[in-house]
Amino acid sequence: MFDNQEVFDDIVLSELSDKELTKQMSEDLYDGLAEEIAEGTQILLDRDWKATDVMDEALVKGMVVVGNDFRDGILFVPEVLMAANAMKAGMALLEPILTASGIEPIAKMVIGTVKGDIHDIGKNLVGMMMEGAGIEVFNLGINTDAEEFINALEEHNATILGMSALLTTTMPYMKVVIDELKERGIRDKYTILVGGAPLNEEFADAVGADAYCMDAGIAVETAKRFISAAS
Ligand code: B1M
Repeated sequence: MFDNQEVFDDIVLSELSDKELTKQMSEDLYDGLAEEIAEGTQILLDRDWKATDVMDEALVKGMVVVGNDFRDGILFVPEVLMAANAMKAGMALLEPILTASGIEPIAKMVIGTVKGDIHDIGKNLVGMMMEGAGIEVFNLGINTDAEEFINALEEHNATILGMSALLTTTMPYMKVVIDELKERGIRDKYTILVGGAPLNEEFADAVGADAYCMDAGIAVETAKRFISAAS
């Protein structure tokens, strides 16, 4: 008897070509299969793939499909959470590589997802890539309010503030944080970078941030640009 599960069980990830494997990983991510995602990630790393390529080609691309189907009502929160967990299983293997710069920190950064928002995958990715570029990162997690951002900036003597928002309803909170810094007369002590899928440059300008960062790579380049301009 033809059994789909049997066919599925027969797939040996290590026997797939790179192209087949990344395609299979996108499907596994969609299905929330954390173990398979971890295995596929490790296989690509063992095949000398760069960690950033594994992230972009195998993980982020799969997550875009999940996002579209979530938007279109094909997937619901539990399935998206499983996909997010699967992505995290892959990222856990990439993290030590992305964060291993082995050099003295060139700057300190506080990063968090703003109040009301619990999306943290992209923000964590940015944090990891910053660490890999030699920036010491204090990751405040999700649902972060202005007081927490400002306290952390002062406590750690950081010069860069990174804020993330994935919801159109939470992105305006970035202005609350920046206005509070202005109110306290300390806005200009910091480089403020913002990011998240619904943002754009216009929005960053409107809330008074220094720059909008479309993705983690651009966030790192932008941070470095501001660091060298200040030194
Ligand atoms: Co949510 N969600 N979600 N969700 N979710 C989105 C964002 C959404 C676009 C899906 C959709 O409808 N297509 C939609 C927002 C619509 C809108 O506001 N316009 C949405 C919604 C509606 C919701 C809920 C309201 C659903 C509900 O409950 N009815 C709810 C909100 C909860 C809340 O926050 N209060 C919700 C919940 C969830 C889950 C918990 C199920 C889960 C989050 C799990 C987690 O993060 N731990 C989830 C997920 C996974 C998503 C999608 C599918 C994927 C987000 C993601 O991780 N992308 C997302 C759809 C999408 O974005 N396509 C969606 C991968 C990640 C690598 O990309 O986060 O964009 P991204 O980060 C990038 C860049 O944006 C940038 O660099 C990163 C790496 O390149 N970047 C920065 C991000 N932050 C930065 C900070 C910087 C710099 C760059 O600082 C310097």
